Amino acid sequence: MTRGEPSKTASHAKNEGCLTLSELVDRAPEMTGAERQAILEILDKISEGARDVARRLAMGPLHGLTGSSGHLNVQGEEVQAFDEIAQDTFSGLLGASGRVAVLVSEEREHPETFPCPGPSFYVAMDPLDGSSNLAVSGPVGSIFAIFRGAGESLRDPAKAVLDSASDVVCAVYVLYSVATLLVIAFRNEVRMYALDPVAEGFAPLPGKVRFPDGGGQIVSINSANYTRWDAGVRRYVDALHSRSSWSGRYVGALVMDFHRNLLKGGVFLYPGDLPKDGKGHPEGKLRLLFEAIPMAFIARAAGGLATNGKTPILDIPATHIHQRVALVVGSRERVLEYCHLAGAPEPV
Ligand code: P6P
Repeated sequence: MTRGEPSKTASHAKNEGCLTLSELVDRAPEMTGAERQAILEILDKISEGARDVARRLAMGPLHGLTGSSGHLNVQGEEVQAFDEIAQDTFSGLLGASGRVAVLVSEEREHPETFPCPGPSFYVAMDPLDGSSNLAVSGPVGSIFAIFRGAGESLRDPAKAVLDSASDVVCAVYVLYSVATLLVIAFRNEVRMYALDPVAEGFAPLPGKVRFPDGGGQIVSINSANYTRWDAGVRRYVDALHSRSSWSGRYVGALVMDFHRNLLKGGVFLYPGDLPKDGKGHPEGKLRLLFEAIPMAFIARAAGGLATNGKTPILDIPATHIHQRVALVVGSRERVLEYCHLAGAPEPV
């Protein structure tokens, strides 16, 4: 994997508006030269891991790898075989980079620490988001938040990550779908790269990625939870059903739902749901570090908003590495519309 250079099919990389990884990192704000080099090396490793995971996903059905691994993760959720494959792939690459001092993962109870001689960062990842979709060859994703390491001694790596969670430098997701896409956000912009399976590298796609004007009309929410939502959420959903100007799209993989809503305009919601039959997450199902913060950072960089219904996601104090939150994330217009109808404070 060459360092951020476009693949051999780089014809479109010469078009107006394409940035290699190096060019994107060079124009990211608020970083020293040494930090830029470190971030670029981390992004190279994420790209390499995404390429490897994509290749293995394509062979999953032939290798009998679309099902469960037979054990539960720290979240008490059934681990898919590919959760472990993705975990090991990204942990191995990021750990060997010499640029990641601490790695926390949805799939591991405790942080992993690695020796880093120079500028280093902390990474929080969901190595394979939505992996239950694999049984039906549905879309899945990988999600990363990269925090500026405070450089203090790592006597308590979990605390080091929690203390840095408000200092997101970069957020990334990989979408494994009809194409494999790499979406990278710094504070000032979001850029997209597509895997060229022949050249085995990611090539830049032209232009910045932003929510469309008007904010779109797509709403992504699991309506099966309707009876378990609070009155504000039900009021919002009821109001939607009294109009025809919206459409529902929900595939059970945050990365896919978020990505579609980013390009076409819309909002994704996973509110807290009251327990029923022993199930439910009153505080919300999704994880703050591994899902909500990276997606909120990307949404903000693309002109959108993200809240848990009370507080902007990026302002929520991180108190536990597996902390869960409610999540409403999408275009500014659709998130504000939710807040107005549900009686929630605006996350602005
Ligand atoms: P439900 C996948 O397990 C995930 O964490 C997100 O990717 C997805 O948006 C959500 O959970 C789906 O949850 O309860 O609707 O199946």
